[in-house]
Amino acid sequence: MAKFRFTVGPWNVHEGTETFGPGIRPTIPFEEKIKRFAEIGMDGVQFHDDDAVPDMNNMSDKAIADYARDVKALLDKHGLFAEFVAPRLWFDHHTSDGAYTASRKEDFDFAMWRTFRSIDIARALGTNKIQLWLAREGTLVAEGKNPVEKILQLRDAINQILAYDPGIRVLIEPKPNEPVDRSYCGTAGHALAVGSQTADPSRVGLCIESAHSILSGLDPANDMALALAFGKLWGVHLNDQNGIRFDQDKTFGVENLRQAFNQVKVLYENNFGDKGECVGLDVKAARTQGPEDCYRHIINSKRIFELLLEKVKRFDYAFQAQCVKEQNLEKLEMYVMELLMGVDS
Ligand code: XUL
Ligand code: MN
Repeated sequence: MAKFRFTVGPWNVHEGTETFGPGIRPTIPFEEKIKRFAEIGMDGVQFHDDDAVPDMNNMSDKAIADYARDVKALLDKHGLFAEFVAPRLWFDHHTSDGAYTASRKEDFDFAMWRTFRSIDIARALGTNKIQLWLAREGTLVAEGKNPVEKILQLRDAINQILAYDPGIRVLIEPKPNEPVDRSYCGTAGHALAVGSQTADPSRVGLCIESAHSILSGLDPANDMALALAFGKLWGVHLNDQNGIRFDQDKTFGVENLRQAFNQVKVLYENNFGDKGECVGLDVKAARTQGPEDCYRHIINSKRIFELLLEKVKRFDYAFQAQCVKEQNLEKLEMYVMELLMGVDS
């Protein structure tokens, strides 16, 4: 079993801007974040395309790749690697009506341009993983798009990605809603289905985010299990989420410890990480935190993962098997609760 490798994105340390209030913390320079990530025990960094190359919309293709190579040098300096690059296809006015499912050709072309540049950036950073959070691939006005046509358009866009670089791998990160109220590819099952219909299903996998599964009313560990069963769990975004409400990106495990335990358990039992997969964190600093302590949620998420891993390693499989044999699952359940609560029986 390989050691778990942790990653996080620059967006996870942020000013605190949200729908109900402006930023309240000063902007931390990119290089400072990278340095701190290494100091707090991260192994790698997750990127949006414009986290790596902020002004990319106004740069030539060559200048974008050159800039990304300098970012790679910065990562090297701090002993970090790049996990993936995700095209940020939800900010620009061209993507207001979706990106791969945009209704206007010029908007779709913009989305593909950003995606091809994301692949160039990924290559310059030394990774072959492109992550797609399909933020606006759906509708706010249901009749505004033909859903069958748009789902096929999404598949065709992924085919173009696969054709652009024969070594690139695509990780779909499903989410059922936000910012759209109904996504075309909202769950692990949808993502597996879309991937299976592409030109090269062997190069399309999943990143399961805990909060996104919970937003779907589903169990994150079982979503991970579905992807693991078919060799498709290529990334995770661990965090936590209180109910089927707005996306919260809380510290891993703080809302539902047992649910978090079962995520660590399914990852550990299935040797997640042995093929280079990373334990990605997608956690946001709370608005209460001052600038001096705005990495705390990352440190805590990693710590909670590691403490739960110790519990997982102590899990008594013989006892579990005996309970199952007796069909005494309440006995098993109480054992799990005592394990989590630190009761040594
Ligand atoms: C959105 C989300 C994104 C992706 C990266 O909910 O999770 O941060 O993880 O694009
Ligand atoms: Mn995420």
